[in-house]
Amino acid sequence: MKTNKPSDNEAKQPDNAKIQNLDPHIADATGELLTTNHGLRINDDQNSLKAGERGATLLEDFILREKITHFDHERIPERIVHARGSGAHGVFKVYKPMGDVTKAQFLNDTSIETPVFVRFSTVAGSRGSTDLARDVRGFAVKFYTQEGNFDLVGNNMPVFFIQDSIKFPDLIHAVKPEPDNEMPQAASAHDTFWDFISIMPESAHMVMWAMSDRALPRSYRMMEGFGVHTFRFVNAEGVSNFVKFHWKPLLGVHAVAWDEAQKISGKDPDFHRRDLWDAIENGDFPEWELGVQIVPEADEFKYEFDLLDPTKIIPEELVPVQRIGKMTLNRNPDNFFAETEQVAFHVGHIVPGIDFTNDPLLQGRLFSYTDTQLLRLGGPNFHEIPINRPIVPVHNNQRDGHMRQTINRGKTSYNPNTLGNGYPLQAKVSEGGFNTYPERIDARKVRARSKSFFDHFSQAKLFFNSQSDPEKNHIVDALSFELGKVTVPAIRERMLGILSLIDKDLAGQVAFALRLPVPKSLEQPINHSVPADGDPADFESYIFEGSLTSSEALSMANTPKDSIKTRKIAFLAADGVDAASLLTVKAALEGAGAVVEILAPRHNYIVAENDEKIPVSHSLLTAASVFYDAVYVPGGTNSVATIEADADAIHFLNEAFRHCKAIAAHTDAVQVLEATYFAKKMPADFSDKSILAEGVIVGTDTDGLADKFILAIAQHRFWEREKPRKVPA
Ligand code: HDD
Repeated sequence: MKTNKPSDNEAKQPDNAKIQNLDPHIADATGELLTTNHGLRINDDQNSLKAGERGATLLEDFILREKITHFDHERIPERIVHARGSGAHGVFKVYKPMGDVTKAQFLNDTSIETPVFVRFSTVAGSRGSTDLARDVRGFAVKFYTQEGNFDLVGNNMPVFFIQDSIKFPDLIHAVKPEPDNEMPQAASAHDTFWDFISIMPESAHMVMWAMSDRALPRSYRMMEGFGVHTFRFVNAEGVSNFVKFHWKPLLGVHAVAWDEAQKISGKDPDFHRRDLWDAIENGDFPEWELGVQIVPEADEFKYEFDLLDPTKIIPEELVPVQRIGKMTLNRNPDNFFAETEQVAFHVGHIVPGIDFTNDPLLQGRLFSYTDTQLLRLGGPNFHEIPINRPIVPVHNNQRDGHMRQTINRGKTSYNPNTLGNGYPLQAKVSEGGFNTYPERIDARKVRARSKSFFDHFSQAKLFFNSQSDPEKNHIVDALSFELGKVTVPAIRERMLGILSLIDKDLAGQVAFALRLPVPKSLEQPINHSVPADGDPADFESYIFEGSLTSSEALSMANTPKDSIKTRKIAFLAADGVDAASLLTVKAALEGAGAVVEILAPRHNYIVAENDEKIPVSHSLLTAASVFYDAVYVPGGTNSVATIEADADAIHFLNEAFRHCKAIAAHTDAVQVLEATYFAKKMPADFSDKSILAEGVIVGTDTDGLADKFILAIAQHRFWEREKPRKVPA
């Protein structure tokens, strides 16, 4: 299949062992003739074979039949969860050998760049749904190591809704569109989801995360990732430590506003996909550090929570996150279907040095992932699909099945054998053979949940208490929105009861928005996770106050805010713009790593005061403020007059203000700001002051306009603006 033509990616996007491993499967038709799937050259691809020019099409037309048959079969079942996703290639490198805790080679050899393929996703929506749904984001990483594939199949939130995998189908049935009318798409704001949540107290902690701004990332490049479960590291001496995995984005963790998310969903449902693609195309390669929290086996019972409970984090104050390596995504896929759609992740893909724990959510996942690929990818040979192949050789006695690609030579496909000289041989541990950690087990077979899992509230409280005021307000708004979409009053009331166990003030504010009475303090939430013969009293949550009241790492307000790299800044300009006031600020922002786009009433270009032709990225028709992180209005008499009179431009600025973004104007363009709604509501005198409201800047280059603007953009958002009033935009 290989045609030895360089792919579009090759020029600027780096090669690695996995890219080379994909190479023989790349097809490129540039300069080639059209053929059937069997290599026959096609002479007429425009007309089917007919009985006469105006006659019926003949069954004999094998070219038509082949083409239509293939087309009819082009779709495969979408993933039941995480159907909507975007992928990228990259590399991972460990900073220092981690041999004291794990023998995994890729975490020890600092000279190795391990190829990775990452797929980010939403959970609830279909494959064609919007990127900006309020949802958890999948963060799945396939490491193609020298010891086989290791998949870290995580999310952008460190906990989960349920404690036992047997509840997963229920959770997903509840959140997916309702079965009678298949509504709503990619949204949890409906009866069945909140019905389920309101009687599953174990979900309280995860619900706080899902209602926070973490569910509305600004970019996949600006999200944390988490392995969620406690895993095991095992070193060469066989000593095991518990480990939690983290991904820390170097660009910081940032979110958009809910109003903005909804608007983006209409204007560009591919917003996150485009953002990731464009960043990689521009050479702005996204980076994350891999972090680990290590807990010695001896400390298994040291904490107030159970390490095996996936609804709990290990607060970073208790066990710091050590940053042990860096992942860089540096190459876009060549083909979405072949790579991003067909990639098959599995939490069960591990390498020597990494092992599982008995987390009951993880245990069920160990079954689910291979099973789902059998249906989705059509049979047991999905590991042979190029993107899923390891970069090391595969030898075993598995044979045949649908779409088998490998041509296994020889007579033996069994072990032990003598006819094939015993090959393939089992690998000794010293040769990299995997041996399971010999955890001691002495137990009865029971269907039960450990009592140590019954604290459902302490970490929900910890999360809420750790948020900044604007973040808390956003959680109140999110719950008011979601429960406002619920049509059954009893569900809303039950949820208020749950919220009252997390924070009285939170429950009170949501109750106010729903115009319901503030719930009385619940003794016990209703819990339907009780077996038929179980006594509900045995399943009571203990309403626990954890000893830690707040944790800095849980608030996005504490994320690094020192860079404007890759941020998108809109310049609103028209004919007659003062080229200097546009180009100097543009150069300063680009110098700091931002991406500047010039928007004008009409497409293509504008003519500056000095007759210079300046290219335009978008007209105001195809752009929108929600696609940008900040906006600037340069000077120039005619340009300023045109922008001031343009309703779309004024709407753009009002909306940017509403979404708390940095706004700047050249002193000569101050009348544009004066035409906005927010200026009318602000007492400041625009012509005198250089900083009017937080993040609204007016000035000239001589008084440091560009520098002040850069500092403001790095702040990401001025959420405090939401407090006094919302701008109607
Ligand atoms: Fe899952 C996909 C993450 C619990 C069953 N899961 C899937 C993906 C991610 C996660 C990121 C998309 C992978 C991709 O991009 O292809 N899942 C999680 C996390 C969980 C979790 C972080 C909890 C900590 N999942 C979970 C449970 C089950 C599943 C408890 C079932 C018992 N997940 C699946 C699945 C999917 C999947 C049905 C759908 C498509 C796929 O696997 O390949 O097997």
